[in-house]
Amino acid sequence: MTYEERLAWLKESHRQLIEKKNVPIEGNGIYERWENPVVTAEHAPLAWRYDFSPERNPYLMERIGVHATLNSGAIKWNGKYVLVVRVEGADRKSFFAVAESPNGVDNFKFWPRPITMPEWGEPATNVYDMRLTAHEDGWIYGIFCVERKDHSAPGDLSAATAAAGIARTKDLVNWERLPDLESRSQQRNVVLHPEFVDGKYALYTRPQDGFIDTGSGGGIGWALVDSMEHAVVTSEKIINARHYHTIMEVKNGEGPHPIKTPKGWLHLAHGVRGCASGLRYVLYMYMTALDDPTRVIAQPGGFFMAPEGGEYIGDVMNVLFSNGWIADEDGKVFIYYASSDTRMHVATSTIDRLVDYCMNTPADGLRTGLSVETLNVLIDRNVG
Ligand code: BGC
Ligand code: BMA
Repeated sequence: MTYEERLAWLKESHRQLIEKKNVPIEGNGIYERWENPVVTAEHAPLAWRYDFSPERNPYLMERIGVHATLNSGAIKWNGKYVLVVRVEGADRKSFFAVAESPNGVDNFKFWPRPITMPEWGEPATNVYDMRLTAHEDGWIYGIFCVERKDHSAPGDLSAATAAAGIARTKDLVNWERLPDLESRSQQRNVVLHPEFVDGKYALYTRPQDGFIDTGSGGGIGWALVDSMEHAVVTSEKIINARHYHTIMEVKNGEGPHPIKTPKGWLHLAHGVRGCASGLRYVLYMYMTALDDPTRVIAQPGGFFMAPEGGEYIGDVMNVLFSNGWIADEDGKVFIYYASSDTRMHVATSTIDRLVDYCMNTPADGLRTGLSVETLNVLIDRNVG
């Protein structure tokens, strides 16, 4: 191909990918997965990847590789479905970039530039997994993981620390960086609750002993802080614990902030177990009381969504992860999830169906005998 032919081909393929119509797939009745991934590395603008000067780039080669688009925060913004995508380059560094769609299921297009996130403290080696919260104080907050080298372990090249970075914005373009969350332990998966509780900001936390190891940090925590401009966790209580031989034996973490429904707060989270092939990440749900968001009132047993088909394959296999969903006024819910740390997908449902799922799916009895008992109750009803 000549330079001109190649340029036309690049632009046309990119346009076709972005405009590709998506369709829902009938499934288990709880949600519908949509056929095509909604944001992939190939969705990244060509202007981020190619130098379009025939002098500087006579072969029209890719100069900057985009490797994956994953774990995205989500928000309805000026009538558009907006994702703050974790974009990962070929260099393994991730950054945030906004992609928006008119309908939430296809035609996701990146804004012209990635987010330039101001630094706080020691410049981060990496940032990822932003949770967006339009708080009742009027700001949109983004809380994300900030990874830095662990200088206390000079001999270990992989030693790192994880902290919760905090920033806020009114337009998703200009971000004011606030100090990282101050906490006794390392933190990943920190999420801001959208309402004040007892006049304070409320955070879902995930205390952990080390960078990877959650150790004695028993699950999803809850902490009230006086200010987001200097957020300090003084006490933390575990509201959703891990258990032996469940989908969250090794780790769990809050997904996006919970959705308020007439029956309680609807939560989406991830659970992790270890197996011979590594860590397996699945999504699960639970609900907490409206008058006390720390009190669990329903928790269906097992996973809500786990990898299927091609979702198993990617940079980090066997992973579904979600840190973004959007609830529309009419009760429709768009669940944005990444598969295997590689691409973004959407599944849709409604508040009513998700509440029904939480309230009427049997809980995990934590041993096989109870699983069979629960199964027999259903069979008796059906078969008599
Ligand atoms: C990766 C994350 C991962 C974390 C813990 C980080 O370096 O970027 O995707 O969740 O390590 O394994
Ligand atoms: C982490 C998460 C995600 C990632 C997952 C699997 O702990 O915070 O960034 O999707 O591991 O690699």
